[in-house]
Amino acid sequence: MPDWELLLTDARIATMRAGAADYGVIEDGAIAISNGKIAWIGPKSGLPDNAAASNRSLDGRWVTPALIDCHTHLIFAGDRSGEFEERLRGASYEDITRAGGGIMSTVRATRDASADALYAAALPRVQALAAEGVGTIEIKSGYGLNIESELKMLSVARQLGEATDVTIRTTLLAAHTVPPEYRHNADGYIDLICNELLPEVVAGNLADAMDAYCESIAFSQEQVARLFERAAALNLPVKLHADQLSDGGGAALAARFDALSADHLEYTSAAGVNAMAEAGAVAVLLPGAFLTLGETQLPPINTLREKNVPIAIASDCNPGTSPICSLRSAMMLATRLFRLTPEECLAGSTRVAARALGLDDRGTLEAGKRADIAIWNISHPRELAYWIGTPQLTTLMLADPL
Ligand code: DI6
Ligand code: FE
Repeated sequence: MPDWELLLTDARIATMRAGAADYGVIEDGAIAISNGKIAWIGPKSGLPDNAAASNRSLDGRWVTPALIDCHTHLIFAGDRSGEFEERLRGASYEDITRAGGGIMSTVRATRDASADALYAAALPRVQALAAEGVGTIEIKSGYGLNIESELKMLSVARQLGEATDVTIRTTLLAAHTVPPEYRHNADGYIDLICNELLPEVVAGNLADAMDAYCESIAFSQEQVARLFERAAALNLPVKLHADQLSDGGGAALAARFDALSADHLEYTSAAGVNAMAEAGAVAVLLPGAFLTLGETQLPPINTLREKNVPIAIASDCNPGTSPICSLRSAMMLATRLFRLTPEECLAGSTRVAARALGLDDRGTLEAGKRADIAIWNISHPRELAYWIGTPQLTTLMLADPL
């Protein structure tokens, strides 16, 4: 006879199972939990008669997988609201970056900040995401751009993971922009990452993946390829900020290196989408950056759909291009700006987001998956991509971190 720790009953469950229609709904469902995993899930009528467990009725509430924010830059110091005003007056993101502002202004503030100060600034951002149902968050470095400060950012990210129930996945984004020390020697900076930083990060288990920014204002395809070769040699998965401001062939480059995901993709060509489809890479769409930059070029949504490239949605929380510390808001923006359906948005912030992080133990509610569960006060799961800033989370239940 099954001996479960907890049995949730009277639940309306959006399982988000792959291939299931209509959110994979189970009406009048039950979920049994043991050892932090889903031991049984299905309609209550299918429960074994002799099941023993402490039973908690959810009174007909909706249940979904805990949300997953698979692309954030939420560790940073300072803010860039002044640049936001400049952009409102007509300056472009590239103009500001070339004039020494943009990412570099956050880099200066982040280098100057202590690890404790960065931690204190980032913790409320993690808590804000958790308060809207997010149980797994990816955090990138990329505002240090030297060995000491990149290591500092990644250590703070690991600390956030230890201090909260939220799973934090860390990504080394040292190749975010060329630091001033290497202004005329971007290749030298790539060498520094390949030969010194990356081995130290891997030895200290500080990153779960590596990312880079492939763009005319950042790094070339050849430079990113060098980084990716080194990451592959060290068994570190890769992902890429690709084709955000221009078509730099980023999507195809990511695909060539079997990247987990290619992110942004506003300017990605059909050939880039084809390459992603063949490689099985996830497209991570970031409507917050699209909105904040006043972008008008839409990512190739229909081509992604036609080629069955899985689409994830993330907040891209950062002080420059997406001052939005809310995955729920990003989901709503993705419906309006990108015309994704609410179901695509929920899949994109659960099942597909898990895949973008290389995590196969979460993102759906199925037997064997982690018991990372969000319980909502809503009348239908489509509401999760409808309201902005509306508190609808009843409980976020998270399994103990691994
Ligand atoms: N693209 C983005 O949208 C963020 N990074 C990137 O490569 C912006 C980061 C910033 O402007 O601070
Ligand atoms: Fe980003």
